[in-house]
Formats: sequence, C-alpha cells, structure tokens
Amino acid sequence: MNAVLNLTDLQPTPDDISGDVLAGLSRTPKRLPSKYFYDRRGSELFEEITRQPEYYLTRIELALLEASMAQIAEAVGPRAHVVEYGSGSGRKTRLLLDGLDDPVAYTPIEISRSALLASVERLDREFGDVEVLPVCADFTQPVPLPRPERTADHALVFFPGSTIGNFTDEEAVRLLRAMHQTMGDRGGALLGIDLQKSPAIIEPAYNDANGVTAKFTLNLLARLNRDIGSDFDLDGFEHRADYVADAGRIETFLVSRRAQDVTVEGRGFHFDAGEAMQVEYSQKYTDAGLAALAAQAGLKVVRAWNDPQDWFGLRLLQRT
Ligand code: AVI
Repeated sequence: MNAVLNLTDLQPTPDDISGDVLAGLSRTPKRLPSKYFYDRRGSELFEEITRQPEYYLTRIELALLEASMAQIAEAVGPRAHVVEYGSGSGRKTRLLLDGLDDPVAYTPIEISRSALLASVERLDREFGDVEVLPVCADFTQPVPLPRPERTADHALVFFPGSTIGNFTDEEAVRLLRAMHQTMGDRGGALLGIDLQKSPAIIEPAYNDANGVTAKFTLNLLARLNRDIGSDFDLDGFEHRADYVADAGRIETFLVSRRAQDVTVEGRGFHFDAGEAMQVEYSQKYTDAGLAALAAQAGLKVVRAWNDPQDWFGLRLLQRT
C-alpha cells in the first residue's frame, strides 16, 4: 500500500508568519509564537533536547507508556482509530500501536504538508499492519476523520509530550474543544502532561548544560531571518528560561544583550538592553488544573497514570 495515495489534504490556511511576528513585536512586552520554533533545524534541535540528561519529559513518558500499556489498552478498548496531533513521534506511536488491542488505523494530523509527506513513507513502512491515513489539516480546528477500510469502534486522539503545555490556557481550551469534536461520541484522548514539581527538577530541563535548548530558542530568530527577511542579530540575544511557580510554568525568553533595532518587513522595532521577549510557555499541571481546562471543553479525565515519582502523567479524557 502506498500511503501517499491515502493523504487527505484539507488545505489548511498557511501560517501568516509575518503577520504573527509583527503583531507579537508590537505588544508590550514583546512576544513571538513558539509554533515557529519547528523548522527543519528546530525539529532536529528539539530531538537533541529530548536526549539531554536534564530533559526528563521524553524519557519518563516513554517508560510510563511502556509500563502502563496493558492498562491503557484495556481502558481504550479494541479497534481504535488512533489520531495523532503532529506527524508522528516515532517510538511513542509505535509503543501505542503495538500495545493497543487491534488498532484499525493511524491518522497523523499535521499542518505542514511537507512535514507530513516526509513522515508518510516512514509511517507506512513502520506501521505496515495498521492502515495509515494521514491528514493535512490544522488540528486546533475540528478535523473530519478519513474512513478506514475496516470499521473502527471509536477514535483515540493521541497528544503526547506535554505539547498541550505550549498553549496558553485559553488556547488549550480551544484545542480541547476541537479535540472533543474530532474524537466523536464514543472517542477519547490520551494526553501526556508534565506535572508540577520542584523547580530544581523543572528549570534545568529548560537550561541544559550542553546549551542545546539555548540553540533551539535562538534558532527561532535564524528561521525568521530566513523566512521573512528580518535582521535579528543572533549574537544580540540570549536564552533565558524561568520556572514561575505562581503560574506553574516555564516561561522562556530571548533577552536583548544590548540596545538594538531590528527590522521586520520594513518596520523597525527597538529593544532596550536587557529587554526580555517572551517566546514559549511550558505549562506544568496539577490534576485539578487539567480537570478544569477539560471541563471547559466538555471533557473529563477518566483514567490517570503517573510515573513512580509523579513527575509526568498520561490522562485519558472522554466527553462528559
Ligand atoms: C514540545 N514541547 C512540549 C517542549 C516543552 O517541553 O515545552 C518544547 C521545548 N522547549 C524547550 N525545551 C523543550
């Protein structure tokens, strides 16, 4: 089977990078959207972050998925149509598809057609026994699912990695509402969430000793320079990530090393020395916090699995 033939292209509106960047730089304090981290280099750097000793999230989530798989399979039930937000995270997807009871199909949903196409061939090779039905679409909107050859019992949205934490609460509720639509009446969602814990564990994960996270953050500026012709001086900014206990989240900034001016699409923006531009949130959750977000989207947490130290969790959500 050639999975390319099975691609459903819902022709999502392409991102308006210039518009988003101009809007973000016009705010006080300035901010840039974290979704633009993930060009090819940014995705490679993120992969490298997941191998850093301080970045516990990926390692622990994989171990948790493996340890809980039998229970997850029982809770999810047979013949699921697995729908992943993003174009497939390799080992996690494999573990899930291998561990579930007779999954019928696998649908990665990805806004970038090129990223989706690049992963499709690999997916088809890896998941030869499960029908692969990729969809090019914006998963922050409800997505009508393609119909597998074998009838699925229900859909299971898989959103691992605590990626939901990169959305503001308001955006997360909108995303969960879209998920509610996409999963259908009998469906569910399996979310990976990073849990609140000591800042002494969380902060180093975003300030690794090898400086990979700093490179990842600064690559955002390189990407913008390339794609929208801005003239950010990469040596003029430095990475800073702080855990803000009140908000329960890591807030990542690019801090201007000196007073400087940057031009984007012909418009000038001034940075003071020491001015911090916010580029990413990584929310850490309590059970009450996640339940409150889910409730606003008509969802409830029906099962929960944590690693032995309660650092990271998997949550199964269904419609209320
Ligand atoms: C993808 N996302 C869940 C990562 C996180 O932990 O917020 C992105 C990341 N940013 C810096 N390090 C990792």
